[in-house]
Amino acid sequence: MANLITALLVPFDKSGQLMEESLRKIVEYNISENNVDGLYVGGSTGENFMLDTATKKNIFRIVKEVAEDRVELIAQVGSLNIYEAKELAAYVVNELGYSKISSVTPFYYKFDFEEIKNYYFEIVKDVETELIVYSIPALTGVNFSEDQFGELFANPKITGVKYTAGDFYLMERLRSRFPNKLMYSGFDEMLLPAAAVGIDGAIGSTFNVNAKRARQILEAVEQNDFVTARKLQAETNDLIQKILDNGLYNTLKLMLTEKGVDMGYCHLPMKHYTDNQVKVAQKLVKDYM
Ligand code: HMN
Repeated sequence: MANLITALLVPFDKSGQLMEESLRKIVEYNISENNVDGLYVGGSTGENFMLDTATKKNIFRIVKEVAEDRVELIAQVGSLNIYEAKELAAYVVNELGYSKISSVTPFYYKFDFEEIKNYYFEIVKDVETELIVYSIPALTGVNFSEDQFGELFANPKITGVKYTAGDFYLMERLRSRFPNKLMYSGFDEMLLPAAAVGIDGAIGSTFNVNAKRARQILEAVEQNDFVTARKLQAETNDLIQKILDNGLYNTLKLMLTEKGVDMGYCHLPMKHYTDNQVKVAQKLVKDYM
């Protein structure tokens, strides 16, 4: 069955400093309460692109210290600064023993495909690891064709994609054409259709609070029980819709704080939460967790 991998939230205090003890707790919570199979560390959900290199390293180190080898750890090392990406890749693989790295497509500048391909090949060149391409066109503006994925996958160190998009035609084409590459779905609200296409895993922010239902969706699809899977996805999407309406990362953090894992604040320039967001999050915990 497909693996369930939490995109890890990272707690910050009001001044944007990492809350180390809370980070330890949220890692443990995902492993022993949510029973997930892995953690995706340093992704969008980890508010990673607003952090300096030392903080990124500190997060990777603490997560590994707590998780040890109990679950799979994937480190998102991608950065507009390719030298930082390479430094982080070497650090997590050689010093911490992460089993895989992942890298977002380079964003902001309109890089052409050759530049993007060079970026990926350069990141894996000096490190013995597997890399999962993090494709999220809605945030980066970078869309790959089937053939372009093929060019990336021609590098044996590039072993899969985290596919955060709603184009299930392309997803199916990739699944059929590259059966030996790993396919991870990225949108939790589309877990059922992704699982129907055939995925090796799902990586999601909402698994921090909704891992049980997500696991049940995967199990129902595995058993070809689409009636149950649809019901669970509908319930999940009622929850996700309310989370998105109330502010994604603030609400996820507030829900966990309500459950006893103090997740602090989002990192500026993301907004700090309001009293009303707290009330909504408390109700979501009561209704869905
Ligand atoms: C990450 O990089 O942290 C995750 O892989 C991102 C993950 O795909 C999430 N995407 C974003 O937050 C942009 C989803 O879990 C998403 O939050 C969820 O489906 C709600 O839209």
